[in-house]
Amino acid sequence: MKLSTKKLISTAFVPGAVLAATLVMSGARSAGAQTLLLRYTFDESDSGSAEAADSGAPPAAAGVFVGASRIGNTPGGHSKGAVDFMGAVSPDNLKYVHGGDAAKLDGLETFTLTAWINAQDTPSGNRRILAKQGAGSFPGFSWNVNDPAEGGRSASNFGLRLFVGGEKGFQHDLSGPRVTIDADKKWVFIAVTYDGRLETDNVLYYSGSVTEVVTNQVATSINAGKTTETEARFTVSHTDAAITANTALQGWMDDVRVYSGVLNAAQLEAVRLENLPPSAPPKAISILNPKRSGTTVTFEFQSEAGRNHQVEFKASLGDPTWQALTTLTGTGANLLVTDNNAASATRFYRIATR
Ligand SMILES: [Ca+2]
Ligand SMILES: [Ca+2]
Repeated sequence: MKLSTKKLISTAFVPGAVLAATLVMSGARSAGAQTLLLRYTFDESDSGSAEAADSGAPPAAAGVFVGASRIGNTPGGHSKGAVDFMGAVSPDNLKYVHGGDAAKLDGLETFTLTAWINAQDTPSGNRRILAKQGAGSFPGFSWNVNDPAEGGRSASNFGLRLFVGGEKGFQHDLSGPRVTIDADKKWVFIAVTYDGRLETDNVLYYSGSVTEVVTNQVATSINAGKTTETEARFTVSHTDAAITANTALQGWMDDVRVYSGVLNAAQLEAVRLENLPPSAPPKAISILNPKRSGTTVTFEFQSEAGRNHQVEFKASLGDPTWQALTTLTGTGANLLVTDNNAASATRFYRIATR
């Protein structure tokens, strides 16, 4: 998983000429001990039911479409295709995608499930998001829609729930575990993490959207330990634990993932951002009208609306660190910077735009 950030730095020697304008790219963020086991982007096409490639850890478990199809409506309009479970097929419950009995998804002590969902109708009953759970003693895991924290269930107000069949038995968190999702004909990013090494507060629910960062909504408890090996298939919008039940989500889903390990909020935010159009890079900045009077230095620069400009300084380019002077909110107009403590004979300034 990569998280790229960009900042543009303009450096000026005051008083005098602009020395440099440098584009600095910071590098990848490691997911640490987490491993992406399975991922379907559904980007093979914007329609049709060709298999979904699995870009998770090998061996690949391609997603076979059963009754489901693709749609060209995706989070932020960024990726090519999403999976559509609204199609008119009979019987109604046969609308899902499965990856077979992928052994890499069995016996997980810790895991993280993520998905984008877009509800086209009220997600009623025990509709499934992602599952790999068998019947009987319910080995494996199932991530379901559920009642919301408050009020009646609707596409704009529903909850989520996790069921785990593990070495300590079949456990689940309480109905309506205080998660509230509004995916009423809009794309919402959802995630749940499970830590089977712990007994309490070990299930965390997260949500975000096209415009909202990922936040943790609630922690619940499931004391089930490591998931039990099962022959059940990995399923999107279905479960092998109730193979004749109608468990198709009334809507669309995109970029579904299973990780081993527990992703934190920052890592989940990086997952969310991978499905959104990258924001435009900051514009280059020139430092204007530099002046010095005694120990006071002033200069201006053309700011950029919607960005923050952090002004930093050094007495010598050989100094190990830049020191923060002030941070200004961009307006699009020229902004004035005043440094009242420029005591050294020479002082260098730069502006980092984020
Ligand atoms: Ca997609
Ligand atoms: Ca198996």
